[in-house]
Amino acid sequence: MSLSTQPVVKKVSKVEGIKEHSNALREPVATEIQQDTTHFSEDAVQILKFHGSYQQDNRDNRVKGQEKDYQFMLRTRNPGGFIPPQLYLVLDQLSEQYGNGTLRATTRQGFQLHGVLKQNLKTVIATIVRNMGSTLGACGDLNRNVMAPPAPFKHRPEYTLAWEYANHVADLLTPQTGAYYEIWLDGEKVISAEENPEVVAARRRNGNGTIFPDHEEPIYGTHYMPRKFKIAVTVPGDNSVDLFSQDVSLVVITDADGTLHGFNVYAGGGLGRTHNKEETFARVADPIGYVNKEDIYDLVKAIVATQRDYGDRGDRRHARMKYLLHDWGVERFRQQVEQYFGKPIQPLKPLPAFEYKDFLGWHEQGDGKLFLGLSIENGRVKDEGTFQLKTALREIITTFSLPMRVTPHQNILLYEIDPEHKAAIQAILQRCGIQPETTIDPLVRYSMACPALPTCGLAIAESERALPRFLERIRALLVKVGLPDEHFVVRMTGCPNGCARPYLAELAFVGQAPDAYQVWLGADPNQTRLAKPYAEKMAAADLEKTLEPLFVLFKQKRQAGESFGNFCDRVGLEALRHFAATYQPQKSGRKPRYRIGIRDEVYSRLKATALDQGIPMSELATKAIEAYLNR
Ligand code: SRM
Ligand code: SF4
Repeated sequence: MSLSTQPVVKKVSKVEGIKEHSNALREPVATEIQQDTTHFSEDAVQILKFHGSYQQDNRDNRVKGQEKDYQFMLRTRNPGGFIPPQLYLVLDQLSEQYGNGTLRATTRQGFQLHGVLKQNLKTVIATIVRNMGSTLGACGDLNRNVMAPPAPFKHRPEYTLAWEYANHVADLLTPQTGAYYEIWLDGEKVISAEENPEVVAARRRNGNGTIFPDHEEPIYGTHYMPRKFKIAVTVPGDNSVDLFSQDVSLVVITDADGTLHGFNVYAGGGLGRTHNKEETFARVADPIGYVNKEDIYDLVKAIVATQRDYGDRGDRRHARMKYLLHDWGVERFRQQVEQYFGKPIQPLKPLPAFEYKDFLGWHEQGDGKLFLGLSIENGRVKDEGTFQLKTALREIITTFSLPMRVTPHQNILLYEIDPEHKAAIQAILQRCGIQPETTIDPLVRYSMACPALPTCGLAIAESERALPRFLERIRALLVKVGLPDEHFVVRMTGCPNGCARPYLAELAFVGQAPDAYQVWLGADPNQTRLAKPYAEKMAAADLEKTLEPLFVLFKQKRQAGESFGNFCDRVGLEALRHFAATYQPQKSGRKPRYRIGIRDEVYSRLKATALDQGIPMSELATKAIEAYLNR
């Protein structure tokens, strides 16, 4: 196929005009932040995203005919999930003073603060920046937070290299506009670290039209990217970053003594879809090839330029780079990248299979110190009843001044821990009711849910608030069918956008209507293959009815050691549907049990108290109801 020399010019979407007239991300935010209002105009909302904030409203508080309960979500940009102790303590304090009292570890290794009012936005952003953080470019049509495996293995140079290059690539693609510092810090430029000179030179180097020389934004130009753009850097064999879901993934290639040679490059992953629009789909990244280490920045710029210049700016639903790869094919994509790159991309280096790793629990970090991975259910850092995670982290980080890495699975790793401090840290965790990873149900440990309601404006169904109950019901069902110790990767989202990467889970629930979900099956436990849609619309109440036949067939027909996702993929969804259609539910053989609904906050207190007292929730609920009825 021959390459077109010029991108096709067609009608562009409204957001392109907003970017064009923003004066490099300044307006209308700079004007509207001065106004005494509760919210921004629609145009300002689009530009605000580039500064790391989304305008939201608390959807639980919506009342017909009244103004929405406007509030803002702020997202940090911290490559490889790095959060220095000073920044964590400031985020914790800001969430108490200006947010909803919680922090949320995200699926791209950042933190989100919810519930900030417009009048406090400037204070909150300025405070983050003055304490070694940033929100610039955490959202918007540009390069998002660059991911890297969170494990701080000091004796494995490839891990250190992945961190280093995640930082450099993030710096290379950081917006250069002065807008951020002008608006939020009144022009004061806060520099937390010196930029690598190679990165600075690479940003200025105009290889074959990759930059706009003399522009305030040399790489992005006036219109930035057609859509969000996502990069991860990882090491051979480590898929903790879900590398197949990224626009670009780089894998560090070293020799046996850990000297860096170059990078394998993958491109064209992405998960966002829209229901009933077949032209939108989840896609796994394709292998593109290998480049030497000295060429990596030019290669990244060449890929960015390809998407920047040829990505679809007319239809935002078709604007991610995955559609360019799909429409062109890998060969043509590679040719276009090579044109900007100025030389051929080499064949991929052989790699071991990728595995999913969560690094929870205590580990040696390879230099005499320890690191500790803590599971955070759906990333929500909070205090609730006897479960005091927020308090525990504040106390540990204040006392021991530990850096943190947010993991791509909404957990955190604390590191640089002196072995002498292990017992004291354990004691704080125990006092605050934090369970060790070995006692967490692995269904919970390996699961993720997106925030959805009440903050996400795009949510169709509950997610973060619904998944804990779903997992308890799945565990009960597994016990019923005789698979009491089974576990697999479960992910849930409140809409098809894919924020908790559901299409790479063995079992996923994707919000389809209030209280109803699509069911996806068949990705593998290491997230290297996409799941497929099994059921279009499952009412939440039908969870057991839907899953029981699948678990029964899995028990009957699985091969030795086969995981649930691999089993579903092997037998195929048609066979699963066929079996389910004729399946007669098993009698549990136990006394009948009844289900009743209770409010979320009551449920949370019930759960915390049951945990505290070490008795099942059903027993506690029965006792409490009996006591009330017998009054
Ligand atoms: Fe996401 C939009 C939350 C990772 C695909 N995402 C949103 C918004 C901002 C809703 C909106 O546009 O109004 C959500 C805010 C909810 C809230 O109340 O906080 C939101 N996305 C999240 C987070 C917080 C989910 C989480 O559980 O942690 C993640 C923040 C990551 C970060 O720190 O940067 C998050 N979003 C993802 C991922 C996973 C990833 O990046 O690894 C995806 C799928 C991968 C991909 O991009 O293909 C993802 N989010 C989307 C999409 C669909 C994009 C598309 O290509 O169609 C949207 C909607 C959009 O952009 O139009 C979206
Ligand atoms: Fe919101 Fe949908 Fe993303 Fe969930 S998947 S956070 S509902 S956009």
